[in-house]
Amino acid sequence: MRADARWMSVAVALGRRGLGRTAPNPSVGAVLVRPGTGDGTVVGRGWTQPGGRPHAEAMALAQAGDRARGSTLYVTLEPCSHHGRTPPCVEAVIAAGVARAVVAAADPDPRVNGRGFAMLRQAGVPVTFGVGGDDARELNAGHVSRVVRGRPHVTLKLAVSSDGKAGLAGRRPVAITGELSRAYVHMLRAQSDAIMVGIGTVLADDPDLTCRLPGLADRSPSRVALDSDLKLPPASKLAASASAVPTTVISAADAPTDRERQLVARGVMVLRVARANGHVDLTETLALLGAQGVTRLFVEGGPTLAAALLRADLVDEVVLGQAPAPLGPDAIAALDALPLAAITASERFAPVDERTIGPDVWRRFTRA
Ligand code: AOF
Ligand code: ZN
Repeated sequence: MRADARWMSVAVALGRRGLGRTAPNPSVGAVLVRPGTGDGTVVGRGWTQPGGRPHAEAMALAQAGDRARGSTLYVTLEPCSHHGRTPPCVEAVIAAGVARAVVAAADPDPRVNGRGFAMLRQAGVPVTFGVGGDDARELNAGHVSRVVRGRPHVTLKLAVSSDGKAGLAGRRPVAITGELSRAYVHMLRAQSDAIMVGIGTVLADDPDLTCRLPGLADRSPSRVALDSDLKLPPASKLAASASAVPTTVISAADAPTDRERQLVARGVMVLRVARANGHVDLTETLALLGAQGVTRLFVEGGPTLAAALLRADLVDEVVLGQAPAPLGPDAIAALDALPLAAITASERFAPVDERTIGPDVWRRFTRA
C-alpha cells in the first residue's frame, strides 16, 4: 500500500534523528496514524532518546495518549519484547489498543528476535513486515552489526584530490575538499558513535575530531586513536580535551606503562589488544569497541589505517569526497599502496549515492 510506504518513510526520518546518540541501542523511529480522511492523521511520533531510552514506541504512545486506540503503528524496527529498564514496547503497544503494526525490519537482538512479532500477532494485532526495508537496513546497520558480528558498522571517510591524493608530505595539513564539505563531514561525525584515526594522522595533524557545526556542537562522538606504542603526546588536542570528549587509545599489550599513566591522568581510556603485523590487531580492536557499545564507527584517517581496514575486509561503507584540483605526483596517496580503484572499481563495493557539495563530489559505497 502506498500509504504504508509513505508513513514508514516518516518513521525512518524520525529514526535518523537519533543516529549517533542512542548507542548501544539502535535509533528507531515510530509514527502512530489514525484512520481518517486521506492517508490518515498522525497522533504520535517518537524516536529513541539519547542513551537509548525511552524507546521510540514509548515516546509515540505517550504523545498519542488515548488517541493511540485503533491507530496503526509504523516503526523501523521490531518492537522489543524484553524487560529492560522499562517494560517491553510490545506490551505497551497492545495495551494502548493499537490496531495494526507495520514494521520495517526484524530485531536480531537475542532478547527480541521474532518474539516481538509473535506477541503482537498473538494479541490479535496484525503485522505487516518489510515496508521500507532498504532504508531500515541503513538505519539499523550499526545495531545489526554489533548484535550479529559483535563489531560496529565501519564507515571509511576519504577526502581526496582529483588525482587521488590525501595530503602533502611533511607539511601542515592541507584542506583538500572545501568549506561546505567540512560541514557535511561534521554532520556525518554527529551521526556516528565514535570516530577513529591512526596515530600517524594524530601526530601529523593534531586534530580535535569534534563536531563543530552550529546546533550540533554537543553531538561530538567519542574519539578512538589506534596507537600501538602509545606515542600520543599528552599535550595533543586529543589528550588535552579527553575530559570533555571521551577519548580511547587502543595500544598493544607491550606498550610502555609510564606513557599509559600520563594519558590516563588526562582522562584518556587506554585499552590494550594483541599485535598483528606490528600494529594493533584490527579485528580485536573492533570487537573491543563493539563490547564498549559502539554501533557506528566513522574512520577518518590516515592512508595506513584506511588501507589496512580495506585489506582486512573490515570496511562496510565508504564516503569518498573528491576535490576538483590535483595535488601532484609528490603528494601522499590516499590508500598507501592500494589504488583508489580498490573501492571505486571493486566488486566488493557498490555505489549507492552521489552528491555535489560546493566544488566537491561525494560518493558513497556500501558492501555489495
Ligand atoms: C525498540 N524501540 O526505540 C529501541 C529498541 O537496554 P534496553 O532495555 O533499552 O534494550 C535495548 C534493546 O532494545 C536493543 O538491543 C534493541 O534490541 C532494542 N531497541 N527497541 O522497540 C527502540 N531503541
Ligand atoms: Zn522497546
